[in-house]
Amino acid sequence: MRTYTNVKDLGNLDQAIKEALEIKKNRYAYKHLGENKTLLMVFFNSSLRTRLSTQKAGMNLGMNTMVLDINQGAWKLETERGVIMDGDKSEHILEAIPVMGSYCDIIGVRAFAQFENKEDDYQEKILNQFIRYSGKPVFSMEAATGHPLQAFADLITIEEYKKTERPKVVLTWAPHPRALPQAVPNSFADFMNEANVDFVITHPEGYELDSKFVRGAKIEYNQDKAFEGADFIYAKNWAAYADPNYGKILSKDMSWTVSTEKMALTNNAYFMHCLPVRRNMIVTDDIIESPQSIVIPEAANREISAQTVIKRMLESL
Ligand code: AN0
Ligand code: CP
Repeated sequence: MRTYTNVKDLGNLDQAIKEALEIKKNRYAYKHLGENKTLLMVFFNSSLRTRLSTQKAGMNLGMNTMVLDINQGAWKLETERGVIMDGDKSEHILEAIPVMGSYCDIIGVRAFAQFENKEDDYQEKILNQFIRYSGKPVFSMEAATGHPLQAFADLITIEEYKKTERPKVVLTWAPHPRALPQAVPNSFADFMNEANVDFVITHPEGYELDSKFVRGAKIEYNQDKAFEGADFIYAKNWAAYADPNYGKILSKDMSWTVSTEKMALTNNAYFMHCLPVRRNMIVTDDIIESPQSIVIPEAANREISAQTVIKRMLESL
C-alpha cells in the first residue's frame, strides 16, 4: 500500500477487517517488519488519539517513530507556489516535504480543512503534495476531506459490537459551538456505504455532505424518524458543505443533542463518537457514560486501524 486516504485503498473490506482483528489478537506478531524503519507523523493540527494510537501502532511494528508539530517549533510553511515570501513564512512546503521524506520510510499527515477555499480543501492540496513530493508512502491522519483511520476503527468497532448480520447505523449531525470539518462524516459515509450495514444519515437541511461520499445512503431530515430501530448512533458535528455556506454554522439547534429521550427511540443502540466530544452539546453526560456508549473501545481501535495500514505499507516497501 502506497497511499491511504479512503476506503478504496484497503481493497477487500472484509479481508481488511479480518486482518485488523488478527492484529488485535497479537499486536506484536509483526515486530520484525519495522526494524530500522522510521515513521514520521506530521501534524498541522492538534491531536490526542491520532498522535498516541498511531505512534503506538508504529512501535508495535518495531518502528522508530518521530512526531513533528508544524505549528510548534517548526518553521512556518508557505504552501502556495509563486508567492514572494516576504511575510512570516520562512520555508516553502516544496522543500520541507522532500526533506522530511529523506529522514523516514512512511509519513502520516494531519492537515484539516481550512475553510478558506473549498476547492483547495476538497482537492486535498496539502496531503496530495506529501503524496507527490515526499517519495514515501503517505497516509492521512485526518486531512481536509477525510479521516480514514477513524472510519476504519469505527468499522472494526461496529463489527465487534453488532448483534445482527446487517445492523442499522445512523450518522447524526449534532450541535457544536465552532465550525468543524466534514472529514469525519465524509469518511464514515465512505466506509459505511461499502460495509454490510443499513446506513442512514440525518442532519438539518443545509448540512448535506459531498455526494461523492454520501453516494446512495439514505438521508432522513427528521432525526427522531432516523433513530427508529437504530443499532448504532454515530454522532458528529460538521459545518455546512454546500455553497454558498461552505464552512459556516447554520444551526446550533440543541434538540439535535443525543439524549436519553433520543436514544429511547432506537433499538437499544450503541453510542459512538470519534472524540474529542463536547458534552451536553453533541451528547448528554448520561448517554456518554451509559453502558451503551462505546466511545472508549472505539478510540482504542484507532491503534488497530493504524497498525493494519502501517503494516501494509511496510510490506510494500
Ligand atoms: C476535529 C474534527 O471535527 O474534524 C477532529 C476530530 C477527530 N474535531 C475538532 O476539531 C474538535
Ligand atoms: N478522533 C481523533 O482523531 O482524535 P484526535 O483529534 O485527538 O487525534
